[in-house]
Amino acid sequence: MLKPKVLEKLNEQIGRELYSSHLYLQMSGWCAAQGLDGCAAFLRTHSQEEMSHMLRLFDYVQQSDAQPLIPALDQPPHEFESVKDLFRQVHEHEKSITGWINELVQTTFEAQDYFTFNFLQWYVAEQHEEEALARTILDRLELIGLEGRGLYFFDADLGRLARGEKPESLFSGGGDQNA
Ligand code: OFO
Repeated sequence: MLKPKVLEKLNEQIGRELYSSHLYLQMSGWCAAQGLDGCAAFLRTHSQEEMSHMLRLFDYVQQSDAQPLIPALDQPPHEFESVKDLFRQVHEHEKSITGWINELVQTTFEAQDYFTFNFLQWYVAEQHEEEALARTILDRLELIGLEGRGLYFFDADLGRLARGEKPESLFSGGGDQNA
């Protein structure tokens, strides 16, 4: 049986993962409108991953004999100054998610709910990967700038990541989209 404080925090996290899914889908729409099809595909895949993160929590709550509650969600932003601005927001968002996951883990520890504490370790590892990937993307963008062929190759590489293929050059040694 989940303690009320733990259940409340799990429901909040369900909302955040769902919001992440909406955010990345909306960002994918912006990229497609700019002709950045690789970025759009990457963000769409990422949106689906966030949906699966939400469902994992949703199912855990159900399996713990409680009813998950999806909170009301804000509308995600749909205008960005540039693709760099967009990926800066992705990185900031992932850092916030890490902070919330850590808070949630702390709550389970204080409540001595070691089942949920253990369940959440997957999210701790996942956030480490996601933050690293978002940082790598941002670093590459800062390196290549926003003009000319650099952006074209960057977009092509994000498309490869979305298809689970190896990026050609920009991401050698970088993160893993499926991590
Ligand atoms: Fe990218 O956040 Fe889910 O966990």
